[in-house]
Amino acid sequence: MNNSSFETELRSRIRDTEAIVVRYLPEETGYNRTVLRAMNYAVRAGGKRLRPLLMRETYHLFCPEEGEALYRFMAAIEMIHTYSLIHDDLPALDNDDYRRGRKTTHLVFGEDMAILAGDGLLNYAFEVAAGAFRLAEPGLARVGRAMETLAAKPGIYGMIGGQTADVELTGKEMTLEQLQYIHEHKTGALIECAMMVGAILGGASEEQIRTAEAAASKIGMAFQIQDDILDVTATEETLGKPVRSDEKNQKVTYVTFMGMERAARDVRELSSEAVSLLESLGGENGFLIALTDHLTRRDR
Ligand code: GRG
Repeated sequence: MNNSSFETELRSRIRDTEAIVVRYLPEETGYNRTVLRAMNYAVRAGGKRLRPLLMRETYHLFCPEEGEALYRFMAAIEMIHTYSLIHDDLPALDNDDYRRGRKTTHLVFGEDMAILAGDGLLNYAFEVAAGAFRLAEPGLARVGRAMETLAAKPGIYGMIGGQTADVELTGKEMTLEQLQYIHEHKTGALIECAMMVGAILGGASEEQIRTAEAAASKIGMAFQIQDDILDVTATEETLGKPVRSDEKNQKVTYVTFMGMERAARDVRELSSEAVSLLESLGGENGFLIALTDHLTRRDR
C-alpha cells in the first residue's frame, strides 16, 4: 500500500471508527447530565482512535463480517482509554491543561466532575460491552472471554498496575526493567486488549490470540517509545497536548535511558518484529501492517 492511499484509507477508517464510538455515548439528560456532558466532552474531543481501530483490524484477520458485538467493544475500549486520559491529566497526577487540542476535562467541568467522568466512562464501558451478551448466540463464550480481557488488561495487573508503578517511581531513581514494566503495562496492556478482543470476537484460535497479544505488546512498546520521543521533538500544536511534560514531571523515559538515536532504532525494530508476527497470522492484514508501520513514523 503506497503512502498516500494509506493516509486516505486511514482517514476514512478513523471516521468510521468515530461514528461507531459516538453511537454508544450516553444522552445528556437527567439530573446527572453534568457528568454525562463531561464524559462526552472528553470522548468527542477526538484523538487517533487507535485502540478501536486496532481492534477492528485484528478482528478482520479472522472474520470478514462485522456485528454489533464488535462495535460495542470498540466503543468500550475508547471509553476506557479516555477515562485514563482524564484521570492522568488531573492536578493530582500530571496536572495538564490541554488534551486532544482542547482544555482538559477538569478545567472545563471541575475536578469533581472530571473524577466522576473518568469513573463513569470506565463503568459505562462495561455496561456497553456487556450488552453484547444479548446478541451473542454461538459467540457467547467468545463474548465472555472478550469481557474478561476488557476487564483484566486495563486493570490492576495491566494499565492501572503500570500507572501505580509510574506514580510511585516518578522523580526517583529507576531501573530500565522498572521503566519497561511501566511501559508494558501502562500503555501496552490497552493495545494488547484491543487486539486480543478483536482476535477473540473474530474467532481466532488460542495460539492466534497469543500471537496477536505478542504483536500488540511490541506495537505498544514502540508506540510508547515514540511518545517519549515526541515529547522531546514535537510541538504542542501538532500534538494537541503539552510537550516536554516528562521533563516537567521529572519522568525518566526510554529516551533518557537509551538516547534519542537508540530509542528511534528500537521503535523501528519493535515495529518490524510486530509486522512479522502479524504476517504469520495471514488474513486481510495489509492495512494493519501499514498501520503498524505508520505508528513508527507518527508525529502526533
Ligand atoms: C489508570 C488513571 C490511569 C492512567 C493510566 C494511560 C495512562 C495511564 C495515562 C494516560 C497518559 C499516557 C501518556 C499514557 C501512555 C499511553 C499513551 C501514549 C496515551 C496516549 O494515547 P494516544 O496518543 O491518545 O492514542 P489519543 O488522544 O490520540 O487517543
